[in-house]
Amino acid sequence: MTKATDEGTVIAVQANYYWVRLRNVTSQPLLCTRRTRLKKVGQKVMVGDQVRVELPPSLLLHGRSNTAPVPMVAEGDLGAIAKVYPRRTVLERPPVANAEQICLVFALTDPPLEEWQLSRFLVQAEATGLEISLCFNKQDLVQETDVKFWGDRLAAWGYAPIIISVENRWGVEKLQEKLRSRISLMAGPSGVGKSSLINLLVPGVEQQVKNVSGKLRKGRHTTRHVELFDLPHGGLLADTPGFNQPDLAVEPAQLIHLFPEARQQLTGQECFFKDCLHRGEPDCAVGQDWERYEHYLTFLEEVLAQQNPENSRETDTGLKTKTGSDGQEYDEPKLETKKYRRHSRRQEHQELQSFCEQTDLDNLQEDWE
Ligand SMILES: Nc1nc2c(ncn2[C@@H]2O[C@H](COP(=O)(O)OP(=O)(O)OP(=O)(O)O)[C@@H](O)[C@H]2O)c(=O)[nH]1
Ligand SMILES: [Zn+2]
Repeated sequence: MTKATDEGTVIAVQANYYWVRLRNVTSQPLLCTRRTRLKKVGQKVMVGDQVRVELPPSLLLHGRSNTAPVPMVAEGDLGAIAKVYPRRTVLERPPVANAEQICLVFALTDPPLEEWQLSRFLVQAEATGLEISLCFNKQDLVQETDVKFWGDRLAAWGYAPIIISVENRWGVEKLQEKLRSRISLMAGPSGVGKSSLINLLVPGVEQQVKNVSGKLRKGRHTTRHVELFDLPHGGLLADTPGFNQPDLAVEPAQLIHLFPEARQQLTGQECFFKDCLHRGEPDCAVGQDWERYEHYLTFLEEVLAQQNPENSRETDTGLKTKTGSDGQEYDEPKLETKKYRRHSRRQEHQELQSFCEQTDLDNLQEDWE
């Protein structure tokens, strides 16, 4: 007998249960298991997955017509995920499928906007390959000249930040437009206003959290996990735990492509050396007079050191300490072109390294193994 089904999106995963937002039958999330057949073939289910769900009988009684009341999900109703549709994108940390965009939130002040931290977040977000929407919050606390300063600066880096004030509800429509009809992840350092922004963007967010996690969390340890929230104008938004210093989980040769302003220099041009790392090698296509060049060199040193720990600060003599314009001391690589070789080849997965604490993953482990 063929079962009645609906399509939907997985909005939360916990252990072997999945909350699915159905497309047609009801607007309430439905708790689901995964068909044994999927388990047997090792088909995992992630937040963000598009799935086909076999419906519980209680949701079928009403049939589906324009006049019938929309069925309500009752306590104990359980659907079964029978099919997972191919994923368009996959992030590993946090584990989310089909996300299209990262919304990076920073504050113009309080905490102060720090260029190295901002640059690091941008680079790590670029590494996912997803579209980036950059948001500068707390416009109400700064002067117009500060806004212009950062706007111009970021334009040179290849970004057009959306300026907002959650406090005054200023500028938020532009962001809402960007978030419409797709899955986005929100990330950014602590204290910039991410929770405040989610409360503004997702009316009733607390109710959504309760609907989804209330029952499952009872009696369990309540580690945070990824959860997609419904946006009122369509689209889903995931919050990621606050963190301040994302790792740069990228290949050294890939790093330059994570700077839009350098990427632009490389379009239609190639460096003389195939393995050029753009540190002054002969006939390098990447110039040195761009603002974030020193960020690039410093991040490059970091990713090289991750690959070859023997080249780290303590033992490596190929570094000279320099003081930046911000007074901050950092190590700059000496320009030795052939010194570094790639030793390990890590998987080039799309991922937001550190956008999720380890505990979040542990929570999902049961299903991920
Ligand atoms: N003046 C002003 N304050 C804001 C604005 N948005 C948020 N805040 C305040 O900034 C502080 C931090 O906001 P949160 O929303 O908790 O920041 P968060 O990014 O979620 O921080 P974590 O939970 O640590 O990741 C709170 O006191 C907010 O009231 C804004 O637009 N203007
Ligand atoms: Zn080069």
